[in-house]
Amino acid sequence: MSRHTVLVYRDLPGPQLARIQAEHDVILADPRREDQREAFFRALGRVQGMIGSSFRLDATLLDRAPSLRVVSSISVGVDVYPLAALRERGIVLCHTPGVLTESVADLLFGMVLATSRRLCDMANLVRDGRWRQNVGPEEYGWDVHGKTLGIVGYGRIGQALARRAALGFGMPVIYHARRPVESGLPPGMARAAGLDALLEAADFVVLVLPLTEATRGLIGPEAFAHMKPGAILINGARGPIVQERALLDALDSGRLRAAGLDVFDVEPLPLDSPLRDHPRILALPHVGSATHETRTAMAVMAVDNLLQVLRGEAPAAAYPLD
Ligand code: 8YV
Repeated sequence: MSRHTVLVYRDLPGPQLARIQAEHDVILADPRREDQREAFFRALGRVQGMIGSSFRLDATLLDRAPSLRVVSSISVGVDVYPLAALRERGIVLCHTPGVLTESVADLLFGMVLATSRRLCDMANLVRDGRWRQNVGPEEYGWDVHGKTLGIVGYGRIGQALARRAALGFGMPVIYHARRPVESGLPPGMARAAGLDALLEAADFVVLVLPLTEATRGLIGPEAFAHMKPGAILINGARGPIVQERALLDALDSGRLRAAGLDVFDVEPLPLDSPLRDHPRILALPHVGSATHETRTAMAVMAVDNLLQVLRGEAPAAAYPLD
């Protein structure tokens, strides 16, 4: 089996890096680090494989990598990859679906609980030494159990979230998906609906759909106008699906009670972003899949995919480019 050259452009756990080094020559260069950026671009001309995530690749960059055969992403989302350009060049794109489903669903349901029961506010009240008497209506939150959960995007993560809500919290679930899909729950526990109908009925609207040209800016002034007064929005998908200005207007008008955001237009979130310290926004640093177990499983799967393609085998998870 011939040794190839692989560009590793994101930190990998030691044992996974060693698996690649056992079969191929490795160049370590993360383009997001100023001191490694030049090495990253210099390496492109020599590599057959790339493995990493969270860095936008484009056709111009692919033109600098004439012998590239596979890009293995340590993510399920593929919005930073030029799908058509990859297809035209016969380059295989791999990703890591499935292994992060339950961790992301846990985090998203945690955001439903944290925003509605104001967990951060109350923790800060104690931490700041402001707990001086029994809490009153000023500190009250809102119940989660029995409320209606709206899920926009009903793939693996959406269905895992629905299970937590319906089976664990007695919440009626309404979901909106591109294609008809079974609810995966006992009859009567979840129903499909159009986006506007979902927005009008849901107490919580959770976004778990991919970022595409069709979903970019999907949640804007019209969508917020459809939402139930006092609803809470959770974005666990991608920042550009929500129009951030419209979100702030909906919060400041009082129509939206709160928002939980794990993803943003620009990540890391700029310090001057009005989303960062808004009193009714729970802002998290893109931690949906950030558990020891899941990030390790994602790295294992991404390395499996890479090694399989370079061996001429079918990878565990190629992203369909057709
Ligand atoms: C990744 C994610 O960790 O898998 C995805 O699509 O958003 C996260 O699990 C992130 O993309 C990597 O930065």
